[in-house]
Amino acid sequence: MTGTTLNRCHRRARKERILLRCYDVVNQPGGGRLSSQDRIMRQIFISDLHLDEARPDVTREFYSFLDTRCRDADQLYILGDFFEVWLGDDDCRAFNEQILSRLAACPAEKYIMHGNRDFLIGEVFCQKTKTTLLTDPTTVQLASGPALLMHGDSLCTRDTQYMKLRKNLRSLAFQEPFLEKSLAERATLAKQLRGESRAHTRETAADIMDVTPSEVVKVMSDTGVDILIHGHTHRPAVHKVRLEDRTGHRYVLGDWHTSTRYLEVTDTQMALQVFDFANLG
Ligand SMILES: [Mn+2]
Repeated sequence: MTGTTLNRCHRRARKERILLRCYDVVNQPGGGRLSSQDRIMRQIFISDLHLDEARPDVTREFYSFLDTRCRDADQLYILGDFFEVWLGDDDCRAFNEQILSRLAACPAEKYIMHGNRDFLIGEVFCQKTKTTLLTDPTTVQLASGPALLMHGDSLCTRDTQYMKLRKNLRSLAFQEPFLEKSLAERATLAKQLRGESRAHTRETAADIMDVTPSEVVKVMSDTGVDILIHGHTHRPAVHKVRLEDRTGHRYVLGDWHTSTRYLEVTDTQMALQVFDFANLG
């Protein structure tokens, strides 16, 4: 069995375990609702923290989030761009290691998906943080039904230049030689790519940088879900999506530039939350 096939099998097995676990919780006697004696399941979804040594305030807010709002969560899903840049699991600088150990200490079941900034997060990261890597997309079970999770960049199909770059960056042909390079060389290349990405963002119309509505309908129809949760666009909102025979909802997670933003899902509610960063001077 090749490494890739093996990884795929592992990923599938892991995905099935996640689904089973969620079904176990949701499929209680009483029509798929937990009885009032049972503790309500709490799932938290975040993305686009862009953790960066240059923004200690964001890291501080993330630690505070883990200690407070996330403290009694059953599951924490990080849907990409957790880091501003991830050069590889061998980048063990103190900044990274501290984040990894704080995440590891979070008692919730933890899941992470690659974003366009941190797609080199790998097995070592997952072992150190006791986190499961999710493929993009992945379907999970919420109390209200199945939800499709994505980072969101693959929905921006009108940005053909980016889609081409994405295909290249996600290929082994790029990643294997990249990970062979020294950390200093990787850092230089990543900085160059980010510079090019910023120039591209400036020059590209806002609607092209957003998700393609027909692509949203396609992924939701293909997977038969009523709920799509993604980040990437930094445009937090809940959108109604008209599907062929029903109305779905698209939850867009926000970035952590100036506020703590997350989606909280319990048995009884599903809400985007926002709290301005504490002004700690
Ligand atoms: Mn992104």
